[in-house]
Amino acid sequence: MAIDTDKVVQECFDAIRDRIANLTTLNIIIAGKTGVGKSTLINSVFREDLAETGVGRPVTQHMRRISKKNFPLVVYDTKGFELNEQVQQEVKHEVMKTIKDGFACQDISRAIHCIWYCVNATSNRIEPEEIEWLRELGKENEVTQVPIIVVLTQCISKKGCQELRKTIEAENLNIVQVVPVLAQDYEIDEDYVAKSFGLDVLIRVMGEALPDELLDTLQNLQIVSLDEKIKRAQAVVLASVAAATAAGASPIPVSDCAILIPTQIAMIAGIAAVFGIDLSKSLITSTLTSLLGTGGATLLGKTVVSNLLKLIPGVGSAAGAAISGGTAAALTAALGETYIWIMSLIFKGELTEKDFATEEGKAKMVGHFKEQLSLARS
Ligand SMILES: Nc1nc2c(ncn2[C@@H]2O[C@H](COP(=O)(O)OP(=O)(O)O)[C@@H](O)[C@H]2O)c(=O)[nH]1
Ligand SMILES: [Mg+2]
Repeated sequence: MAIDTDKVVQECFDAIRDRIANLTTLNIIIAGKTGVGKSTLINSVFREDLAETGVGRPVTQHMRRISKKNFPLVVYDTKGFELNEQVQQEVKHEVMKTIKDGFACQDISRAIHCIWYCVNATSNRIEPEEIEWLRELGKENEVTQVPIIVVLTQCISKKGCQELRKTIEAENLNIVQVVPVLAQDYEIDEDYVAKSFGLDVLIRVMGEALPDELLDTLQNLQIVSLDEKIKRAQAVVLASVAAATAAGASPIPVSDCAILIPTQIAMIAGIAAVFGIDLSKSLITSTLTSLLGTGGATLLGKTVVSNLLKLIPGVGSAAGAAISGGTAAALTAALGETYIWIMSLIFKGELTEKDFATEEGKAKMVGHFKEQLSLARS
């Protein structure tokens, strides 16, 4: 079965686009006094400066809905919290109404998925009225159960923040967690800069609080935790490995290995969506042909597969005949791990897409893939 490389690359490219376009939109309400650092937080956590460049439209008296075309995030930004108690009550009312309206839609992409309540930690204290506000919101939210995360912003003193965190936790509020962060480095004086921290924890806590349907979106959007992206991408690989194992339940003749390609395309699309990196056709071409083909017209051709199989411990002798579920799984897992490795390097800025198109880049990629295969258990 000969496979047209260009066709597979196009399918892969389309699958990535589709997967990203079909991500469920994440809806967050962000509340707290003006100047605490809400906009800075949003812009630091997510891959586009939504708070600066997004289109905001007022939806209630004290709330703006900010979104951006082709970007699966909506932020409801509240204002006026610092003014007086009446405004605080109004904000709470508007927050609850937005939550209930979203809930009533029975449509996950329109529900409110999370609330970030931001407290500026520089004074190391929280006002009693803010605790009261959170207590009341927690009560009103008992049925809807939208996760409320208290974010301590501008934590320049880690010690002071930890104390404030304990103070708030001791209030037994109906909240998920108190997370101290410094969203951006803070220059204290010429010699001393407090380093940003805590945003990765915020993403981990979000990942635990959100429903499954939002986890790909969360990882697609966030740019503060590579570990969390990798974890999610590895879950994608595991699902594809299971599918490949099932496909090989009755051994696949080596010449028919291309039946694994749709599973692998779906896997690559899943990984790309999690990383939020728009892959170019040239990168897809160079990875697929380097790893699964000889650069000729076919992918997963008989010779290529036979050569790859020799790398998997204990499989070498079976090459030329048929591959088992375990071997199909090993091939798929190695491909997935290699994609995660490529995406991680691009994410960290250590290598660019262009680097992977060079002979050196391709050799590195193939080296990594072969190493993954040799580590596989068939
Ligand atoms: N260095 C640093 N400055 C921050 C941080 N968070 C907020 N700020 C500053 O505090 C000011 C108010 O922040 P902003 O995000 O506009 O607050 P908002 O009114 O809650 O949206 C801005 O001048 C920010 O630069 C941070 O994590 N690090
Ligand atoms: Mg703001």
